[in-house]
Amino acid sequence: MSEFKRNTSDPDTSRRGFLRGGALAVGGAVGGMAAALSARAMAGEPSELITQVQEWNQIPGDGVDAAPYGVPSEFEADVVRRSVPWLTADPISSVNFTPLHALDGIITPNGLCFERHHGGVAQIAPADHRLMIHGLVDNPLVFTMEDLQRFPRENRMYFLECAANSGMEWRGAQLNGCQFTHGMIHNVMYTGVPLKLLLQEAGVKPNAAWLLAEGADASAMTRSIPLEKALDDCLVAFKMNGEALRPEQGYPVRLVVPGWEGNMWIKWLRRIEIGDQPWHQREETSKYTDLLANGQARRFTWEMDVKSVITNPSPQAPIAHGRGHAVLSGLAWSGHGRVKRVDVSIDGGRNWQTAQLDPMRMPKSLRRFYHAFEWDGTELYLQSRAIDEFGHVQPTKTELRSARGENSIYHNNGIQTWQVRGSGEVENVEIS
Ligand SMILES: Nc1nc2c(c(=O)[nH]1)N[C@H]1C(S)=C(S)[C@@H](COP(=O)(O)O)O[C@H]1N2
Ligand SMILES: [Mo]
Repeated sequence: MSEFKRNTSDPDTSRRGFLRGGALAVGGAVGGMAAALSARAMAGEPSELITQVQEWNQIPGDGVDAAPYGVPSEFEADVVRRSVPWLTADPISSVNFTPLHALDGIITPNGLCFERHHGGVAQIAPADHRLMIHGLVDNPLVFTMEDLQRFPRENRMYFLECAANSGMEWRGAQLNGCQFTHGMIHNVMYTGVPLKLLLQEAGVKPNAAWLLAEGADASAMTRSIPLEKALDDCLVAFKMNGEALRPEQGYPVRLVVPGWEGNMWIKWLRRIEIGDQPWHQREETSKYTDLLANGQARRFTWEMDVKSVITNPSPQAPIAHGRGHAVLSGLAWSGHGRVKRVDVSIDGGRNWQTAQLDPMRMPKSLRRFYHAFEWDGTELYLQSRAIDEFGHVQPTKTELRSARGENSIYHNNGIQTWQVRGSGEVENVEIS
């Protein structure tokens, strides 16, 4: 208590000290902000917030242990996963969306990772969970969770994108917010055992070419995966961002299939069967194929193509500060590897500039970009275009439709346009 009192006993002194510090900072690199701040002072904003001692500066707050498992500030109550009620008939087989507009950097906090379940969230005690590997193997094996954790493990950061992300936008701009147009994605650091090690333990037969992964949930979700991918970079993961997987994400164990469509990342993983051909399950025939204009369907479109979206400003995050210096920000990713470049346009794709890419660059992981510009208060049409290390370029929606028709739901990686109005409000639009 006395600590607090001493700091605030002479508000006059502390105020001058604070202003001095502020003036030094403004004299440095942030010239653009200096104008904004002095404009705020001239606009006559009440100065009590800086000249008066506030309640939280005088009364001690909660002690330690008020929240044994910490939760976000009450002022962040809006930063939550959200669903679109008309999108699905029943919450048991439904989806909600990551609030991309409210996040920065590239890590998706565990409580904000979008959820997609086909039979609700299975609640499984780790002691009761088993993973079986069988089929074309020398030694069929059953692992407990303890067994799995006696294998060498690795930490790797990957995005998971549902193939249906942006799927509602095929026939025109529809959902108003990047949470809803692009929020079926999360980016997490996984801890797990390389699937290759478990397959080696079982001894895969020479004629093996495919595996079938199955979930222990009520939907018993199953997908065929080529053995080559399983031996390359798949993980059997039990931790996300350092802590146990959340039940929504497949606790106690899920399959991680880097860069490939989210549907293949089987949650509550209970069985891996080794075979010599794909199984053609529901999720790879009736679903997760793309019907083309000529009536034929593309199948096995596993890799998620290069894509990006501006998260700020966006419909849920309008420009609140008026004209002047502005910074836009967004996310880019590619299921093929690393993002190499992101271009941004503020005039609907007439002129492009290279965005500033954040240094954190892992393959098959989100990459953050920023772009500073001066806003003169006129209408803007914001776009971003990602390019990956293999030269894949994110297409316009027009290019995408001319190649794939308009029957598709999945794999829409077209360039998104946000219209910024003079008021700073933002809307999902398409321009042609
Ligand atoms: N067992 C099981 N695994 C599953 C699913 C499911 O319903 N059951 N849904 C799949 C789909 S369609 C996607 S997009 C991802 C979603 O992962 P998330 O809930 O961690 O976002 O999990 C996949 N794995
Ligand atoms: Mo999905």
